[in-house]
Formats: sequence, structure tokens, C-alpha cells
Amino acid sequence: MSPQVNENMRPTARGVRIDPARLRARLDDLGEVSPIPGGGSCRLALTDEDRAGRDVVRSWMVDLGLRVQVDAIGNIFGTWECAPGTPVMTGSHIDTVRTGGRYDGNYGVLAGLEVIETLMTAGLTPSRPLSVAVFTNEEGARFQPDMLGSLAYVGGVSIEAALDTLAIDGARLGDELSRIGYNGSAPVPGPVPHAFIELHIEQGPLLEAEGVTIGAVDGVQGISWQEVTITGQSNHAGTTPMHLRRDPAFVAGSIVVFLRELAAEMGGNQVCTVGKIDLSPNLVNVVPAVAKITLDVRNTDEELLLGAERRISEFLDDIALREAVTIQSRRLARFEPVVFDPEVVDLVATIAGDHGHSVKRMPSGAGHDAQMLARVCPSAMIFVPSHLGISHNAAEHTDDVDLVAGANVLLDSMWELAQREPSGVRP
Ligand code: HGY
Ligand code: MN
Ligand code: MN
Repeated sequence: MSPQVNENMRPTARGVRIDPARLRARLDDLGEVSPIPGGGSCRLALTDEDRAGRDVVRSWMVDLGLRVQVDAIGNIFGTWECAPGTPVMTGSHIDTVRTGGRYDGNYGVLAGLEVIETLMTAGLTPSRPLSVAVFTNEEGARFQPDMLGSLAYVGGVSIEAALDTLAIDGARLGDELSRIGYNGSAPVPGPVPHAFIELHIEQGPLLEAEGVTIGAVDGVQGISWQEVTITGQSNHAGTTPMHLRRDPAFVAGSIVVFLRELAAEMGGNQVCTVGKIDLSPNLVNVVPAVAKITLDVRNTDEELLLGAERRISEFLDDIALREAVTIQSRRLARFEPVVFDPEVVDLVATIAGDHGHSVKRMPSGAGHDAQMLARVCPSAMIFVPSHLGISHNAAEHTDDVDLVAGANVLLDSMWELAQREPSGVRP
């Protein structure tokens, strides 16, 4: 379809549509970088696998003639300098969890490149530059907190502190950046974009269950991550009477059960997860000495999230006494709920409707880089359905028709945002 242009209107992107095969091909090519069985990928942040993914995406940016910059925390930016002014930015991440799917993060980055290539091919020039970002360590699986690259980009953490962050495997973030060659020179914090919009799979079941194609995401729930270290007494599994044990594994298991029961009692959007349990010495016939577990606690309401944190802290104090163990807690991440710019959310919903799609306004259960950019510029997100809500799993899937629908909504959203005057930076 050719762009709908008439003599007294600037050509708009409406009617221009992305190339589904080209987007599909890039998703599959990137998905094949460090593949895991089932169609996913494993590219933990700043590993050799992440470097390989970065190199591929950067080469696509260069092929498109974009200005490619890497900043001091390894964020990569490909900018189409087609017009003067501050860019409209899109993007996401390409680092994955160990069991990453093909679309989490990758889709938002590659759809951004697809939007630019579509406009270039159609001979349409937006009113502002368009930029695609690849943010470092969005997942937070190897280095905590998550969204560390975009957090540093908006000045939410100093570059010095970010570079000194230690991985779960002990590596220092700054050393890993240098090792993989992505310790860039562009400044952190970085320049404030005109607006930011991120396209992402929902990673939850709602859109598919309700038969809705596009999510106009109006915010992100609050996130509280902590590492809890439980120290008891290592002992012989056969000779130590039960009443004499100081067993960290039992305490860890009790915390898992408590979190499940707390979430059930609170209901609503409350979610609690123990995703990582490490026992030492981790042997069949030894009562452990130490258990280390991670707690991931989230809610869309800050007061409820604070209440959940208080309940957990009280439980830890109580069980430490009961079981004669010591418990230390280390905060890994804490982000309050974020509300996206209503005008940008409205734009997404309007454009999706113009494209003939059903739309649902909804918060995001997952954290995203957009929640950091929302601190400095008008930001929002576009969701497409995840099959059965599965994500952080190689079985993650979104139908091509939905991937294409989301990318076309991104295209028109970026085009329109480029036309708009800058609004005040969010308070
Ligand atoms: O944990 C999250 O919500 C995101 O995937 N980093
Ligand atoms: Mn993601
Ligand atoms: Mn993720």
C-alpha cells in the first residue's frame, strides 16, 4: 500500500507497512545466536554470547547507514539522522535469561530497525531523527538490578557504581564490558530523547485470553528483589537428631511457602517468587551450612508492595529465632510502580484502533527499559500477545500476525511522536 498522501498534507506513515519477512528473518537470525533447545537463546548480559548478539545487531545498524554509538555502560544506539532535532527513541534489550525465548527484548529492538528500514524504503522522512536502543543488562539475571543500562542512561545510578556491580559469578561489570569490547565512549547519563516507546511481548496471558491484539501499556508494577542468606549449622544427616538441627534448607523452604501464602492472602496483582536457591555444601548426606535464596516481590500498588516487604521482614525475624539461624538480607533491586505518559498511551491506543485492532489498556507485570526512560521523557509501551502467557522460557511464542501488527503500530506511533512538539519533561 502506498502512503496516503494528498497535496496539502505532509506524507504520513499511515498506510506504509513493515516487511513481515524481513522482521521474521532478523528475529530468527538473532534467535540463532547462542540457541538453546526449543527455539530460545541463552545470552546472559556481557557474556561472549551477548557480545555475539550485539555484534549482529550493530552490523544491521551499520548496514542501514545509522549513526552507531556505544555508551559507557555498553548501551548501543543506532540513529537515523534524517532530520534536525532530538530523536524519537525506541528499543529494548537483547540480553536474555538462561532460558530466554525468541522475542523477549529482541522483538522491540528488531521492530525498531524494521520501522526505520520501512520508512527509508518508502522514501518517507520523519520530522525528527529516529533512534533504536539496545540497553545493557535489562534482564538482571547475571547482574542486579535489572534494567541497569537504561537506569544508568537516565542518571538513576552513577556510572561508577554501575561499572563496579558484581555478577552472580563474581565478574565485575566494567571488566566484562571491556572484555567484550563494548565499553563505549558516549556519555552516561545520555541525552534525553524527545519521546520513548518500547514494543514488547506481554509475557503474560491476558491479551491472548481476552482475544485482544494490542496492549496500550499504561505503567509498570513495582519490583522488589532481595538476596536472603540463611546460616545454620552443617551436620551429619544421619546422626543429628531433628530437634538439634539448625537447618537453613528448612528455613529456605519455609520462606518459599510463606511467600506463596502471602501472595494468595493479598490477592490482586501481588506476586512473589523464589527463583534461585543455592545450598552449601549441597550434598545428599549433609545438613546444609548455608542457604542463599532470591525473593522477587511485585505489586502495581506501592503501599501494598511496602506492606508485603514488611510482612516478609517480620517473618524472617521470627523464623530466625525459631530455628536458631542467622538471616541476612541484601537488596538487589527496588523500583516503584511507574505510570506512563497518558498522551503517549492514548496515541498507541488510537493508532491501534485506526489499524483495526482490538486494544487493552494494561500495566506491565514485567520490568522494562521504558520504565527508566519514563523518568526523563514522555514514554509508553506497546504489547502484543504471548501464547499461553509463557516467557523466560524457550517455548515463548507470538504469532507472526501479532508481531507484524505491533511493529506497524510502532511505526505510526514513532511517526506521530516525531511530529509532536516537545512536552515538559515529566516531573
Ligand atoms: O524481571 C523482569 O521483569 C524483566 O524481565 N527484567
Ligand atoms: Mn524484556
Ligand atoms: Mn525478560
